[in-house]
Amino acid sequence: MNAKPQTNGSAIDGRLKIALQNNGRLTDHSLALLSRCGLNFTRDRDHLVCYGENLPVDLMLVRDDDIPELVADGICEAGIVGQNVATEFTLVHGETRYTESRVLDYGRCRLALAVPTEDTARSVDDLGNKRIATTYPGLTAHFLATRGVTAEVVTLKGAVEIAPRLGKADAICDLVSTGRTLRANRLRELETIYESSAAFIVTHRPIDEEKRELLDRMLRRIDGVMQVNESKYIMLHAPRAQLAEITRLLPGAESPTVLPLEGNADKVAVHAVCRESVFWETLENLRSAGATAMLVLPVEKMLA
Ligand code: PRT
Ligand code: ZN
Repeated sequence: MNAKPQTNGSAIDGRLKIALQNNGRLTDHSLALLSRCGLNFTRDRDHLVCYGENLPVDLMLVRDDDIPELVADGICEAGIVGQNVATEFTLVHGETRYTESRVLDYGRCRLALAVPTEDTARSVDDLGNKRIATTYPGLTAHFLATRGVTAEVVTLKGAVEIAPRLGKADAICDLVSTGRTLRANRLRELETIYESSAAFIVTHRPIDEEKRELLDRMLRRIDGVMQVNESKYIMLHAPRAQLAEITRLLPGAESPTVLPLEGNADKVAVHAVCRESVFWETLENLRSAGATAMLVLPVEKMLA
């Protein structure tokens, strides 16, 4: 645990504090998310605090491993951290002291068991009495217990992927996204034990009313940003006879707007907000159903 950021000084008191990773995979995404939520801040990575300029919100930039504790203790009311880090903290401490209020759409990865390529193990059931190196002893032990496998969990601070080569372990349990690191270290993925994304966590400690209102406002804006990320505005022309089929094919669209087309009684214009990704296949299916003049536009803002 690194030194906690100092919270002295009236500039911070009374302001909502959100803990973010200082310099890592989640940093840019998290700053971009809060900025899309309308928060302007002085962005200075060398300092521990980013001051919100237009809202009483400050961002505490820390190591990701410190975020669960800062939020659990109420030093920061909220934080953005990988679910892997948040759940590990909960398992190691044996109690939940924050709520995972939102699962975000970035920082996706999986915690997976892996063995050297030449190993014959086919599943976790083949790892009985073996040594498993990991930086996530809580999640690893929890998974082994749910599967009824007894193995030795070797806790390392990093460089887990080289542990088998160094003779420190027979298997590893580490984060994977593309699988490139495993392949480069001649390791083979055995089983995913946990799927993770970044999450917005909120303390169980009491939060005063003004800050709670601000927090709820941030959460509603986060919902808006995430909906917009997935949403597209579609415009197309459809033969009247095919309207029902074309509406059915629009992904996640609620009652589209149907408009007459000047001088063409057989066709209508259809406008719809699709709340799911619109793939090329979707457009091709729409065209097969008779749609023409299809236009897909990004959505800038959305508020329920
Ligand atoms: O310094 P600090 O402690 O803050 O950062 P950190 O080094 O602990 O974390 P960082 O920045 O690497 O990751 C932050 C969070 O991003 C993690 O807690 C996860 O929630 C998430 N995340 C998403 C990942 C990955 N993808 C990921 N691929 N975290 C780590 N990795 C590493 C993994 O450990 C392995 O070494 O990338 C390698 C595997 O990647 P592939 O693509 O080769 O499979
Ligand atoms: Zn870390």
